[in-house]
Amino acid sequence: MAESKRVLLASPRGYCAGVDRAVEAVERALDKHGAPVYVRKEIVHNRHVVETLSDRGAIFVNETDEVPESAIVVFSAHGVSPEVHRTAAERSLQTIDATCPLVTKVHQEAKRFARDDYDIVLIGHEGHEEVEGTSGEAPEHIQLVDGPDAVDQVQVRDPERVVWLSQTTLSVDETMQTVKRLREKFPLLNDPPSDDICYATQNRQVAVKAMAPKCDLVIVVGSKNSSNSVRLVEVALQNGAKSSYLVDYAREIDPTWLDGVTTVGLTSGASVPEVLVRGVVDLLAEHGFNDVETVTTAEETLTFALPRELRPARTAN
Ligand code: 0CM
Ligand code: SF4
Repeated sequence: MAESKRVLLASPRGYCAGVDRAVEAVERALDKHGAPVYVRKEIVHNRHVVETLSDRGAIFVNETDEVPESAIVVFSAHGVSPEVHRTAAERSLQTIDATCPLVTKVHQEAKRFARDDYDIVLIGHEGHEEVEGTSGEAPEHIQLVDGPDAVDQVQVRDPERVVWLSQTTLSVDETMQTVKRLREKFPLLNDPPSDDICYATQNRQVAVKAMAPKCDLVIVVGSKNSSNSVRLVEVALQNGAKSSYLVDYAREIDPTWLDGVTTVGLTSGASVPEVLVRGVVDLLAEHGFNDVETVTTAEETLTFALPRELRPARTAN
């Protein structure tokens, strides 16, 4: 008898606390002020989220100079540099800052180590909005390192005053390899005060590692510009999955990927609404994958309060 076809559904997957807050910030801003509400960059790196909010009246722009004077602008979950705050103030924009508090934490670390005159090695991906925002806190103290091989180029003023920080949505394993190389070069390298790779990024990678060795195929739902989603495909392949693909929507799944497959792993990035995962579960059921088992490696309960600008005003007693 043929083995039954099954789906292993990773848990945790999908929305993290920072994404939930950022998406709700745009929705609340639209409810409160009416359309249009401007958003600098994609509020989170997900095509479906951006299209849905655009349909409701959000206008996504690349820079604040595209926003009319005095209008409302939301800053994305990935954070902005002080320069962006300055230009927004110059144009009298009403800003709503949806930067994830865990990204703000890395900004605070960068400011503190720069104030103490450390050389800061920021591990992250060139051109990613989060890295641009963090680097902008102390451009004269920060240098970007894109992975283990980029360590050879790092030069510092004093090898006893060097610290590494990182983007929140990297591969934990690759980052540890980069840190190892940095420490070989600078034995007195300082660590960040706490993990910069956030809980959500870490938890989603742990869940994929648990299921990957059992999977012929791992499908990750997420957008191509979503760092944490792309990392999940890499983690699946590095940990025993025979194949792995990133898709925005179920309709992007090529039926030939399922040829000869018995076990499909399914997960989603931190910026991905659950409805898109449901679409994949339904499509897999049409191909005979009716048995769905959840693989749980952590429970997540963290939530963040909405940005200050959207919290109800306190009433005086
Ligand atoms: O940083 P990344 O590209 O993974 O962003 P995302 O919007 O996909 O995920 C949430 C976040 C942050 C910061
Ligand atoms: Fe915040 Fe992490 Fe979510 Fe990014 S992935 S928004 S850092 S909780």
